[in-house]
Amino acid sequence: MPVVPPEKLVQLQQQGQNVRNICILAHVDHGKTSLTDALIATNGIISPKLAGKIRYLDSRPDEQLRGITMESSAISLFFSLLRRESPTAEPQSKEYLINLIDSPGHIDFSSEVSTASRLCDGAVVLVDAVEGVCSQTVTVLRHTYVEKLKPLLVINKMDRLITELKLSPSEAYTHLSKLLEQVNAVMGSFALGERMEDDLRWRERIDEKLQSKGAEAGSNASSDRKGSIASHENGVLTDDTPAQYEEKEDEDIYFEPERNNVIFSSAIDGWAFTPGQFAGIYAKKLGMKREVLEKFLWGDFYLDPKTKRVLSSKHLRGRHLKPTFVQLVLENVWAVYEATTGGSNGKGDPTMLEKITKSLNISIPPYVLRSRDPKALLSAVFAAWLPLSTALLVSVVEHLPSPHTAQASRMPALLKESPGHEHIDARVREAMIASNAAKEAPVVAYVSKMVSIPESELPANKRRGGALTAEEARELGRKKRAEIARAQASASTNGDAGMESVTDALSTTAISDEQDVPIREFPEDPSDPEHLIGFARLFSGTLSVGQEIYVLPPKFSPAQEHPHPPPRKVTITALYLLMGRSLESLTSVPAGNIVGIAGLEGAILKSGTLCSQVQGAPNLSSTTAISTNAPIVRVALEPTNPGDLDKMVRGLRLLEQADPAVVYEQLESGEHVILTAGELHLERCLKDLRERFARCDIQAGEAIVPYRESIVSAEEMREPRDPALGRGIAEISMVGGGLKVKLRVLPLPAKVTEYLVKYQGCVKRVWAERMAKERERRDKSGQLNASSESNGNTADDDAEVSTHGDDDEAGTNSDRDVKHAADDSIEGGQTMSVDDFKNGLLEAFEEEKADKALWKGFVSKITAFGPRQVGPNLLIDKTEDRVCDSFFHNQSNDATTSTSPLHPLLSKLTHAFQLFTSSGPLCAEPTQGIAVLLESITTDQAILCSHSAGAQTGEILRSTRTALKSAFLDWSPRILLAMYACEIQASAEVLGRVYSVITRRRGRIISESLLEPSPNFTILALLPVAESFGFADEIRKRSAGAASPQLVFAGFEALEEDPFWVPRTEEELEDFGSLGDKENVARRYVDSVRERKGLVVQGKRVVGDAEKQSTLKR
Ligand SMILES: Nc1nc2c(ncn2[C@@H]2O[C@H](COP(=O)(O)OP(=O)(O)OP(=O)(O)O)[C@@H](O)[C@H]2O)c(=O)[nH]1
Ligand SMILES: [Mg+2]
Repeated sequence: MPVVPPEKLVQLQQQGQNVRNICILAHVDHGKTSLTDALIATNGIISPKLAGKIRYLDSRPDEQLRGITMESSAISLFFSLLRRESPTAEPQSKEYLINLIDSPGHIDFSSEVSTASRLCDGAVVLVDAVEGVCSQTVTVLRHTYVEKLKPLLVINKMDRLITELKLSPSEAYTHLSKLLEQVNAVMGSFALGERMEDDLRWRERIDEKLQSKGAEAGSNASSDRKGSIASHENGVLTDDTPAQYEEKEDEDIYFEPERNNVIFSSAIDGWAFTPGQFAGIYAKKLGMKREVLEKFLWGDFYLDPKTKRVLSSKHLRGRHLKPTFVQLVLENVWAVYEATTGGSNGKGDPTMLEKITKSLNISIPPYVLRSRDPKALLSAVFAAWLPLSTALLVSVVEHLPSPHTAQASRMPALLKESPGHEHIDARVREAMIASNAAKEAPVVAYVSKMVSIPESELPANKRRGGALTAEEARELGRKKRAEIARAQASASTNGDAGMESVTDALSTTAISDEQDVPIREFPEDPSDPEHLIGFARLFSGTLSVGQEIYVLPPKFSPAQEHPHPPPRKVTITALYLLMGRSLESLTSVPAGNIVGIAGLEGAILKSGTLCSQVQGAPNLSSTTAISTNAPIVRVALEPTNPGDLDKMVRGLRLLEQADPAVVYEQLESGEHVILTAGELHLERCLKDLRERFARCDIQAGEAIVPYRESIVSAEEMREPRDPALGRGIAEISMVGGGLKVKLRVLPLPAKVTEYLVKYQGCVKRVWAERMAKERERRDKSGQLNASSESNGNTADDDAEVSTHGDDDEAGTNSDRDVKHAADDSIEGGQTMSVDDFKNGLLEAFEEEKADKALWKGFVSKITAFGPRQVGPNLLIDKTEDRVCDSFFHNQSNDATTSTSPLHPLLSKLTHAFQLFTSSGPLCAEPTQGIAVLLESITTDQAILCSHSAGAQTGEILRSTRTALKSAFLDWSPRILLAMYACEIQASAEVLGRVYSVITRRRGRIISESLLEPSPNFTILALLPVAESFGFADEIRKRSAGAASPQLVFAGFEALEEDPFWVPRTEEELEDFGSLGDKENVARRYVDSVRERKGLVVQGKRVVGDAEKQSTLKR
C-alpha cells in the first residue's frame, strides 16, 4: 500500500514543471534495481531497511531468483524539497513527481532499453566503480546521446573499492579519475563522430552553393575554397549556411564532478553524495563560498592545512598534500567504514564512531547501537549523513529537465527524423515542442511497448492483500505525510544536508517489513486472462478515458494523402498510473507524463503512435532506435498435449505483442517458431508462455541456428566439371531449345561481400522505395489486386513464409520488418545515398588485385541482389547487348515499363537467382558472397511460342536452379557460421577455466585486457552461435559465478574447411586413409542442418544395425 496517496501523484501530474521522467540505465549487474530501491523507500513503499536488498522492481519470481532484471518497469514517486528563492527568502516546499523506469542491463533485453529511453527526458547512468565502462555502458551512453536524454552519472558500488579492493582514499581517487576519463572518452567519441559529419555536411553544402553560383555566373567556382567563400559573401552564402564552420559547444555532454552531474554511491549500503554536498558542509568551516569550493573539490587542487586555502598543483612547491577530494571527501567516507566495519575483527572502533557521530551531529537509533551489528551501524550512519535518495533525487530535480524543457529541445530533432516530417501539422508540432497540456491541444502519445497484466492485477479487480484495510492504509499515509512535513520543516534550504532528516523520519515510521513486499506469484486461477496495456509517453494534449484516438500504423507518413492501411480509431478504456508492481486508475493524464493505456489491444503490435488527428500526424515509432541484440535464437515449439495447439498459438500471439524483441512465425512446414534475442530471453519467454499466455505445457525443440553458404577458390580443387567451359560455368538449354543461357558462378572478392553485408540497409531502402513507387503506380492504374505473377521483380517474390493469418495490417507489416532482424542487426547504410553506396562498392571491387579485368565495370552491370532482392549476392549482366536493366539505373526510370520481349524470360531467370541464393546447395541455407554472371542468352521465339507460359516458368526455374547449384559446387564450398561476439569479465584465478570453455566450444579469443586496479580481465572472443547453448551457464558454473558472458550477434564467419573434403593427394591418403579419418567439422554442421530439415544426408545409413535386428527377431 503506497504511503504517498495516488491522488497526490495525480495532482502533481498536472504541474508539468515539477515532473521528471527518468530512466536508470547501466551494464548488467551494476546496481540499477538496488539503487531504485532507495528511491522507492522514500515513498514508504518499502522499508528503508530493505532498500538495496529487496530489489522491489524485480517483481517477477525469476528476476528475483536469478538476480537479473528482465523487463523494464516504471514507478511514479513523490519527492519534496525545501528551497529558498534567494538567501534571505523564506524556504518554500516544492513538490515533484518523478516517473522512473528501471531498465534491464542484460544484453538479451537491450530492446527494453530502447523502449524505455524514448519515453524519458533524462537518464541516470550507472557505472560499477570496480568494473568500470563495460560494453553495455557504451551502448546506454550512446542511447542517451542519440535520444538526446540528459544524463547523470552514478559511480556505484563505491564500497567495493574499500572492502574488496582495499584501496586507500588516494588510490581510490586515482582510480575514479581514470574511470571518469573512460566514460568521458566514450561521450567524446560520439560528439566527435557527429562533429565530423556536421563538418562534412557543411563543406558539401558550401560546395553545392558554389557550384550553383558558378553555373549561374557562367564561370567555374574558384578552386580555392576559402577565397571563393569570401568572394561570395554578399551573394549566395547569406542563408542558413554559415561561411565559417562553427564548432558546437560540447562541454555539456561531459561528466564533471565539479558540475555536480556525477554522483558517487553505494546502493547496497544506502549512501550517495555529489561533491556539491560536501562543499555545502565545508564551505562554512573553511570560510569559503559554497559555489567557489564546489569548483575546487575535484581535480588537482590541494588544501593547505595551515592557511586553509586551496592551492593548485602549481603552487604546491614540492609539498606532499592530498587532493581536496581525498582529504575532504573520501577520507571521511573511508573513516565511517573503518569505524563501523573495519578493525581487525571487522567490528569497527566504537570510540572513533562516537567521534564521527558527534562531529557530524547525527544520532544513531539506540537499538542499532545496541545490536552492535557492523552493517546496521554503517547503514545507520550513512542514512543520517549521506542518504542515497537525497543525493540522487536532488540531482535529478536540479539537473534533469522537466518535460517542458526537454521537449522544447528534443522534439524538433525527433520530429525531423520521422518520415514525411515536412508534412507534420504545425499545430501538432508546436503543441509537442511546448508540451502543451491544454484540453484543446492535439493529443500525441508514443507507445513504446505493450505490457501484459493479468486481469486480477488491474486496479478494479485487485484483491486487497495483507492485514491493512483501505482506511487503515490511508491513516498510515496521513501519519507518514505529517512526519515528512515535520522533517522537512526542520530541513535546511538547499535540500542537500537537510534532506537527511527526511529519510531519517521515514526510517522510523516505515511500515513493518513483513507487509511490504509480497512477491507476486503468477495467478493460479486459470480464468484470469491477460490484458495488454500500452506503456506510453504523452507528448501533447490531455488524454482521457473514453476518448477516441487514432493509432497510426508503423509505416504511416503524413506525406501520404491516403495512408495505407488507414489509421484505426480506438477508444481509450482506461488509464493507469504505473506503480511498479501495481497500477492505479486515472481518469485523464496531461502531456509530459508516462502512463499505461488500455484499449489498444489488437491495434498496436509492439509500439506505435497515437494521435487525435490523422492529417499531419507525426509517426514517432518508425525512427530506428538502436537495438544491439537482434533476435537470433530460433526455436520451434509444440504443446506437450497436441490438443493444446490453439492455446499455444494464442499464447504466442500475445507474447509477440507483449515483448518487443520476440518474433513469432509459422513455417510452411507447419512448425511454430519463435525468435528470441538469446538463451536467457528464450527461457523467460517459455516461462511466460507456459504460465501466463498459453497456460499449457510447451516443449521447445533444439534451437535453429542460421547458417550461410559460400564458395572460395581453394588451391587444391577438383578439376572443373567441364574443363572446356571453365570452372563454375553452365550452359543450359531449356524449353525444347527455345532458350539457351550461359551462366557463370563466381565467389565475390571478400571485401565486396563484407561491404554488401555491411551496407545492406541501403539496398533494402532502395528496393523498398522502388516497391512503394510500383504500388503507387498500380494504385493509380487501378490494378492493385492484379496478379503480379508475370513479373518476377516484385516484393511478392520474397519467398517469405506467411505469418499467422492475421489480417491486421499493422501487425503483418511490422512482422515483416522484424522477421529478418537477425540479418539486419549488423547492417548499416539506411541513410546512405545511392551514389555513395555505388562509389563504396566500386572501391571495394578495385581493392581486389587479382583478376582486375574481370571485375571491371561490375557495379553498373548489377541487375539484382539476392536473396529477398537485397542480400549479399549479385546477379550481373555480362551479355554483350546488356539485355537486363541495371538495378540502380531503374531508380530514375520506371522499373517495370520495360517492353523488351526478353523481359518475361529475364524476370524468370532473376527469380531463379533469388531462389538459388535463398537456399543453397549445401543445406538449403541462404548464400553469401556469390556473383552469378549472365554471359549470354539466345532465344528462338518460334519454339518459345509453342510452349505455354506456365510450363516455361516451371522449367526455367527448375533448370536454372539446378545448373546454378552444380556451378556453385564446382568451386570449393564453405559453410558460414553465425558468430557471437562475447565479452566476459573474469578474475585471474578463473581465467584458465574460462579459456578452456571458450576453446572447447570452438571459440576464438580476440583480446584480453586488464582494468587496473581491479583484478578482473575483460576477454573478448568470437563464439559460434551453434555452440553457445548452455555457454553462459557453463562459464558461470566453472567460475563459481565469478564470470558471466554477454553475447551479441556479430555476423557470419566462414569455417575454413570444405564439407566435401576427402583425401585425394598421395600425401593426404597416407595421412588420413581413403576414408579420411579426420573429423570434418564443416560436414558435421551441414549434415546436422540437412537432418533437421529432412533432407538427404549423404552416407547416412538408414538402418543402423541390420544384423542385430534380424538376430533379435530370431
Ligand atoms: N557491493 C555492492 N554491491 C552492490 C551494490 N549495488 C548493487 N549491488 C549488488 O549487485 C548485484 C546486482 O544488483 P542489481 O540491482 O540487481 O543490478 P541491476 O543493474 O539492476 O542488474 P540488471 O537489472 O540485471 O541489469 C546484486 O547482487 C546487488 O546486491 C553496491 O553499491 N555495492
Ligand atoms: Mg535490475
